[in-house]
Amino acid sequence: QFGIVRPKGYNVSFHTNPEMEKHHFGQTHPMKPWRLTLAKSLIMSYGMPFAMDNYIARAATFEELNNYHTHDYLDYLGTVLPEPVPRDVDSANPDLKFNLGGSDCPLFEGLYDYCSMSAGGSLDAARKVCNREADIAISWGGGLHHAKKTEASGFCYINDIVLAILQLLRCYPRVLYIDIDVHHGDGVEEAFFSTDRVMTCSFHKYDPCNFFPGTGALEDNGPKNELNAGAHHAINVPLNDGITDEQYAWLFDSVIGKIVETFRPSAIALQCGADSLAGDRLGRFNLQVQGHGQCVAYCKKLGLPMILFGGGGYTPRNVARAWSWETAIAVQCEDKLDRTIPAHTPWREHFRQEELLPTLEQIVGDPRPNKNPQKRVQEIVQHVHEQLRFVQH
Ligand code: TV7
Ligand code: CA
Ligand code: ZN
Repeated sequence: QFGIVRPKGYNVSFHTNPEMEKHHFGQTHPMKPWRLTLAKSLIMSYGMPFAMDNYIARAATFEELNNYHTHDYLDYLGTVLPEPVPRDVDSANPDLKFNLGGSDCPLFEGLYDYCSMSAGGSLDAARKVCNREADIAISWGGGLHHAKKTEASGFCYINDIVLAILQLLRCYPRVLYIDIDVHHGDGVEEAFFSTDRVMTCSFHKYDPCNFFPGTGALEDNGPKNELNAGAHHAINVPLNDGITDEQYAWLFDSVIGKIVETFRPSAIALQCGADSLAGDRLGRFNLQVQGHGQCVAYCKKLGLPMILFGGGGYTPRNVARAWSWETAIAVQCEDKLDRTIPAHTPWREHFRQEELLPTLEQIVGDPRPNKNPQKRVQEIVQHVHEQLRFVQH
């Protein structure tokens, strides 16, 4: 791919660890670390590494993880033994220590290494952005937004995003966290609940009783006590099944545009969970690669230092499509890409679909009916704008 060149005066750093991709959550578990291998092979076959600084992420140290997580929790995470057969259902409601060992957060071989490598990639990305060595740093192996200070949750054990934002706060006064994973970014919201130096904004499917994690209502905007600095600094965009590219783009631009105007962030942390795509095994939305990538393109245009994190994404070939497209947006080669998947792509058989030539943007999966009336979408934007009237930086 000779068309791919380095964007002038613009640096993108790319952080991956091939060791991380070898871990398994268990046969039927939806989280498949090898989706990172698939994504990277597609990114490589397009020649994008020529346009970036590529780094093998190191494992984060215990001390680095301890900047957020407790000593107790990390000790246990580092010493607990894997279960011979990971479970599929939480039979007999076992008493879980730190929520580890259930079906969502199983104990598997090399768990601690997997977690420290994911966090290491995101910390490396944050340091590159801090040192101004990168304008955009990419950590597709990170984005594990549900992990709590002393608890695993929803396939996440270590919150690499919180660790990376803590690093950014050493060099930037204000950080905007944006989360386009189909699930609520509860762990990151909780970590920065009481500060006005981080604003969190999650777009997600919201159905408190039937969709994980059940938090992130429109009215949840941080501490209710006005004296708490974090008041009005959590923004939630709760959505219903089947939202389309057009609605999502309008929402994203209206909400993020207003946040940038009032909060005036100095850096952006964008979680790009790909389970918000149509056809996702766990997701409910109807986004296409275009619509998902539009969020990255919008943020890039703001011209602020930025980290892109991975996150959810349970139909591996679609995850690879989205993150390849978004890597292309970061290095500004999206207009030069041949939209058909290159013939020499390793694992290309994964992208094959009946008869058609597989393409980058044509994702697999049937559309879902849109259950988001335009009136509701407008109400959401209005509520967010009202909240932001309280914010002035
Ligand atoms: C960031 N949904 C993480 C998203 C985390 C979602 C959940 C599953 C699931 C787990 C499995 C499995 C599954 C088909 C789907 C209340 C429960 C219901 C487990 C069966 N199949 C991210 C977490 C969410 C595990 N959890 O945001 C092993 O779905 O809804 C729940 C909790 C209890 C546990 N059961 C589900 O995308 C990375 N889990 C098959 C095998
Ligand atoms: Ca989200
Ligand atoms: Zn998710």
